[in-house]
Parts: sequence; C-alpha cells; structure tokens
Amino acid sequence: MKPIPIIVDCDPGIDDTIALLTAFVSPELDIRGITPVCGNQPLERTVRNALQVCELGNRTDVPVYAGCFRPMLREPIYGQFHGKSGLGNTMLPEPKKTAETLSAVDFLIEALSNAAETGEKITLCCLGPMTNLAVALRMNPQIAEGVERIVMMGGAYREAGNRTMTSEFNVLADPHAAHVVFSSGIPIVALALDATHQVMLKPEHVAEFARVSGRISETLAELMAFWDRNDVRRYGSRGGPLHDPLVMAYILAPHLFETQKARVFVEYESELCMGQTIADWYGKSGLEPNADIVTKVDAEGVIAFFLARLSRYAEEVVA
Ligand SMILES: [Ca+2]
Repeated sequence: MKPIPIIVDCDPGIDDTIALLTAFVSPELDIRGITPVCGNQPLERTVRNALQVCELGNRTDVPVYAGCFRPMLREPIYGQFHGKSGLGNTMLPEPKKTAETLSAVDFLIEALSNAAETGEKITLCCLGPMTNLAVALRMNPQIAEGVERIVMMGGAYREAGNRTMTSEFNVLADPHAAHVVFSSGIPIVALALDATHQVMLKPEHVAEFARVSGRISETLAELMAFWDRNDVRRYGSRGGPLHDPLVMAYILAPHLFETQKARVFVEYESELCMGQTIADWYGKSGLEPNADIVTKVDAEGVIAFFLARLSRYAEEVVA
C-alpha cells in the first residue's frame, strides 16, 4: 500500500513529541513536512523543539517549516504543562539542521495546491492551535481541495475545558483560526478532551515504555514522567492524558476509536466561554455535520499500539 501523505502541524510540546516519534517509525505514513506554530511555547522554541525531535528520531530528512509567530487575533497564551523549554526538563540533541526558508503557510499553500492538482490529497495532522492552516486557507481557499482530511487534537464537547472552564488549550489559543478551519468544508476528525481523557498515560505505562523503546528510552521516560498531572481528583488516576499522539493512533489504528457526527461551532467572542467548542449532535442548527467527533477510545488498545510502535526504536528500524 502507498504510504499516506501527511503534514504535521504542531507546537512541540511533550505530547507532540510522542506523536512525532510515533510517526517517524510508521512506514504507512509519508511525512511531507512539519509546521511548528506559536502555541505551547513561542515560535522560536517550537521550531527548535521540532528540529531537536527530528534529530532524536533520526529523521532529519523531514523538512521543518516555521509557522505563524502569533495567533490570528488574540495575544499568545502558551502552555502550562510542558516546562520551560516545552519539553519538560529533558535535554534533547542539538539540531544540526535549520528550518527551511519557506514559511509554513507558503509550504501548506504549495503542497496542498499541488495535491489538489494531482489528486494525491494530503492528510493534515493538527496537534496545536490551527493558525498556520487558517492563514493559508484565508490566503488561498482553493487549497481545501488538496486536503484528504484533517485529524486534529483540540476542543472539549461533553467534557469540561482544561485551560478554562469551557475551553481546551489548542482551540482557546487561537479560536478564530479554529473557526476558519471548522467553516472550511474540509472533512475533520476531532480528538477532543472527550477522547484524550480516556487514555491516561500512567506511571506503570511509563516504566513499560522505558523498557521497550531502546535508544530513546531514557529521553522518552523523562518526557513521559514530566507529563504526570498527579491529579487523581480530576482524572481518576495518576498520569497525564495522551492528547496529541491519539491523532497518529487514529490514522494508523482507527478500529480503536468510535466517532459521532456533529456540526461544530467555535465561540470566539464571549469573554466567559472564549474558545469553547459546541457540538450540534441532534441537528438543532439545521446545518450538516462538519466533523466526526471521537466519543470512545479503547484505551488499553491504544497504549498497546504505542508500545508496539515505539519499541521499533529498539530495533533501530527507521521508516
Ligand atoms: Ca500540541
């Protein structure tokens, strides 16, 4: 089977890093580029982190294109759970290469325009605020034709928010961008907190990952240990929700997920509910669904999936 062409739009980020490390050893995926954006950290940092993760994963062949410096309209808010550098306290190898000269927005326009022409459409993996894609869509709406689908981590539907009472970080960080993307007509699979809170990366899992992941085991264990929210009251157990990596699991092992169609709206005006994602499950709006929202995840299956993938670093198999 021909590998699935993907672009990873992200803001690394500990969980972005686990997602990238998984994609790097998945020959089913053809990674056309990584497009870091201002999100968990300022752009300079997310770009540097992306380059470092490529170095760690031995995938310096994957081009990195620097994205937007700021959200479309809001002030940047940055993440709270990724430590000072965005990668906890973990020291990653110095990047030997630099980002491409082409910007992420120009790269998205170029790659997706080509894809629209050739018919070889690209899957977009969105692991951060969706500023890059929204700006690209505003500059050239036709690029929507080059997108196979968007598989995104973001939003909170039946679940409460994580950054505010109502809102999840990626959408809150740039709600205007999320609104543009959800209004684009592109098919969207949404992995919101409703899904990611079902998959807790617990301390016993971390030990298991450290045991199987060969040459990256020390780094991975350190990153994962930093991810422990230690908030049993909120999550029902120790550990941290495995947000961004679920995007890769969804693409590679969709049988582990259940979805429900809905029309999604993004609140970008209210002060109280800024960044809230609202799902019209029952056709109240009279509008067609624009997203498949993941409602149920086989958590054990997903953890086993990631263990199997990341153990490839022990075999030194690189895609
Ligand atoms: Ca992220």
